[in-house]
Amino acid sequence: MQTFDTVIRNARVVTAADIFTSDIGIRDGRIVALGLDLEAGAREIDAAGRHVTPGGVDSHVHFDQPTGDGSIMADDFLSGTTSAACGGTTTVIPFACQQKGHTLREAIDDYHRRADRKPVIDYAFHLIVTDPTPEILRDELPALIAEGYTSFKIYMTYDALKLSDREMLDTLSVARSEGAMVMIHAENADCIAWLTERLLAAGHTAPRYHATSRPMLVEREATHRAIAFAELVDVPILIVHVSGREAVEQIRWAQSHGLKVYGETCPQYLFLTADSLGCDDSFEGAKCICSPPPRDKANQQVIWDGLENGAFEVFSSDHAPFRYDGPDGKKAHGEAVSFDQIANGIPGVETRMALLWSEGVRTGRITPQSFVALTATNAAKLYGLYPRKGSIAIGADADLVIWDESRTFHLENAKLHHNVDYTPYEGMHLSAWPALTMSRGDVVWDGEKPCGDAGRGEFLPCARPDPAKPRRRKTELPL
Ligand code: DUC
Ligand code: ZN
Ligand code: ZN
Repeated sequence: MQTFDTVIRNARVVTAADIFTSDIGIRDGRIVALGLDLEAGAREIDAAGRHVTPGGVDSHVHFDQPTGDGSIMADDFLSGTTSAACGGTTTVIPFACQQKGHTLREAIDDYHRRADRKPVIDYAFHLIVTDPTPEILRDELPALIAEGYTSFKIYMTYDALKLSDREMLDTLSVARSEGAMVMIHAENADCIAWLTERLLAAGHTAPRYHATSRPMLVEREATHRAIAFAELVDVPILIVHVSGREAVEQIRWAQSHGLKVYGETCPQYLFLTADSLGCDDSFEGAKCICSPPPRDKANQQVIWDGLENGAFEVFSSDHAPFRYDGPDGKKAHGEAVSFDQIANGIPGVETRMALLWSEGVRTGRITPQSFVALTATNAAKLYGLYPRKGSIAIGADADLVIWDESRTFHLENAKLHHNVDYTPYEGMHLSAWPALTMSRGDVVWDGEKPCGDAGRGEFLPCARPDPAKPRRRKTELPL
């Protein structure tokens, strides 16, 4: 019997800590050896000195999530995970969203049905808590956390999703006692509603006014409030999809005061600006409507700085896929609608890794090790999947990417595998793309075509994450 099912030869292995040259021995889907001159495997893959990183962990994606506004997400668990794999991601954590008036358990059951026999890569679920009744907080949420749903998102905006301040405190308190990680969408709902009303009354209805209706201060205020609540309750939180300076400053303030406040950002805040939503009143800008909206060049630089200097733990896609044409996506209510009626979100699960390797690592802005931390290792740790996911180490799943940095990759939507009819990054020239993606020892992208079978992806129950542990400073407060 051969020792290895697969040996990847001559890899320039990158982890969050190190870079070293090694062969990688794989058996039963796991990494079982790292070293030089490993004995022959049943299958041999020559990495030829190219960088090999852990497969990406995209900890913020939306697949097949009902929207309630007439639009339908374009990607289900098959197209979404296929697209992820082709872009070098091997684990995704989509959301199971509670509908108000329904239980969290119903949401979990519903999303397991949606995922049934579809994913080509491994997946876990975050919950979205929208209706934290006393019973749900007392019984259901703790039970689900114990079963492996150890993170949840709460919203401070959107009528169908948002929690009141009091509900936030109650929900954060359960996260503290049960050891769950809380993700927070931080935008002030009333400010947005107030601004929207005035913009619409003035006839400012075009997609670009989406950005005007959600200026940075609404993000800053909500980020500040979320941090204050987390401090009061003594619970770690993660602020998702941070768009620019004012929110980064709040996060930095919290971190410098010893609070466990983590930050996530996304490609749209590095590569898009508010101008991507249009400089005139054309509907085309709808393609880049997302929340918070992209800002300006100066804020892009602040986000780059935060990736470089450790303000952010995670670089995720926030893949929220809506088609531009057709009856279901951005035009679900036609083109003659105001910006507040247009589906919110942009695609990016396939382009996330290559954008950051090309524009971050190849330009020298971040190190290869930081790239690995930001795209895989930190997310695995924050959500209880480490060390099985997010690293290249003995015993870890053989989830790997071999990078091709030998040529220029012209980004065109036609080359992508999502079910969306556009990419916001059309026409960019990238200096890297995955030559091969491997999930638990199986090649799921060979550089030319997806090759993972539907349903081969496994559901991953998550452990209670270490970074979610409270500080437990001495306090008089009745926590
Ligand atoms: N928040 C998200 O996390 N994704 C898409 C839209 C939004 O508001
Ligand atoms: Zn959000
Ligand atoms: Zn999102």
